[in-house]
Amino acid sequence: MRFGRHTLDLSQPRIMGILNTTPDSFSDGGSYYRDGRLALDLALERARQMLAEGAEIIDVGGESTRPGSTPVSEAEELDRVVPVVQALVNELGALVSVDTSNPTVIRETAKAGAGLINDVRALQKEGALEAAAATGLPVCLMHMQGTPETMQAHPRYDDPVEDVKSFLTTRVEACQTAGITAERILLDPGFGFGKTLEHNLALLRRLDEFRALGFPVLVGLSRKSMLGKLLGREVNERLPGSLALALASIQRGAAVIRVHDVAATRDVLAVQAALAEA
Ligand code: YH5
Repeated sequence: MRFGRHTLDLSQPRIMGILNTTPDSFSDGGSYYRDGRLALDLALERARQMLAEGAEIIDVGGESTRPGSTPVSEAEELDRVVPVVQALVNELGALVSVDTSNPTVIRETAKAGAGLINDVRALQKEGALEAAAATGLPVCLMHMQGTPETMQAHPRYDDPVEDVKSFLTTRVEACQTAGITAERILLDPGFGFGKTLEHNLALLRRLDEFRALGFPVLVGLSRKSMLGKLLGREVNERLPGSLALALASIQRGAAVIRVHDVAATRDVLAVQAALAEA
C-alpha cells in the first residue's frame, strides 16, 4: 500500500508505534512534556527509538479518546500535532500516521508530510471525508459506539461482529463516493471503543471476517482495559497480555498492529514469521 512517499507490503504484519502528544493519556500521558509544555526533542527521541526497534509507522495523536475524556480544541490539537509530524517527517523521514477526526488537522498534517489518516470516528465529522479525500492519502476507518465521554457506559449490540462490519461497510461506501478508492482504505474494529470485554473478545475471535471484507485490518489492543478486566492488571503491567493479543490478531490476519511496546511486539512477529515459513 502507498502511504504518500512510502510503500508498505501489507502481506506481512507491520508495527505502528504509538506517540501520544496529549498531556493526559491513560498509559503514557504527558511523557513528552517538560515544564508543562510539549517538548519536541523528547517526542522525536521516542519516535527514533520505536523506529530502531522495528516500527514502520509512527501514529501521532493529539486528542485524548480515552473513556470519559473531554474534547480538545482545534487550535490545541493543531498545536500539539503539526510540529511533531513536521519533525518526524523532516528529521527522521518517518512514515507518520495522524490519529485525528478534525478536517483542519487532516489538511495541515498532510501538508506537513503525513502518510496516513487514522480516524477513530471513521471520517464522520463534518468536512472530514472531503478533507481526507483531498489529501490523496490512505485512511484507517475505525468503529466506535457512542462518544469517548459516554461510550463505556452501556455498550450494546445485536451481534457486535455483524454490527461493526455493517458500520465499516457503510463508511467504505461513503469514502468511495467521496473519491477515496479501495486501495487507500484500512479497517479497524475499534477495540475498547464502546465495547465490553465480551464484545472485544468476539471481535478478536472473528477478526478474519473483517479481513474478508477485502481491506487490510489494523488493530489497537496494546495495554487496553480489556486486559485490566481479563487479568486484573494495572496499565503498566499489561505487556504479556498485550503480546498475547498481538499474536492472536496476526494469526487472524491483522496487517497492522498499533502498539506502545515495539521491541517486544517485533519479537512476537519474528517468531510467528519463522513458524509461517515452512
Ligand atoms: C485503535 O484501537 N486506539 S487511542 C486506553 C488504554 C490504552 C490505550 C486503558 N487510537 C486506537 O490507545 N486508532 C486509539 O488503557 C486508535 N485503533 C486506531 N486505529 C486509545 C488507546 C488506549 C486506550
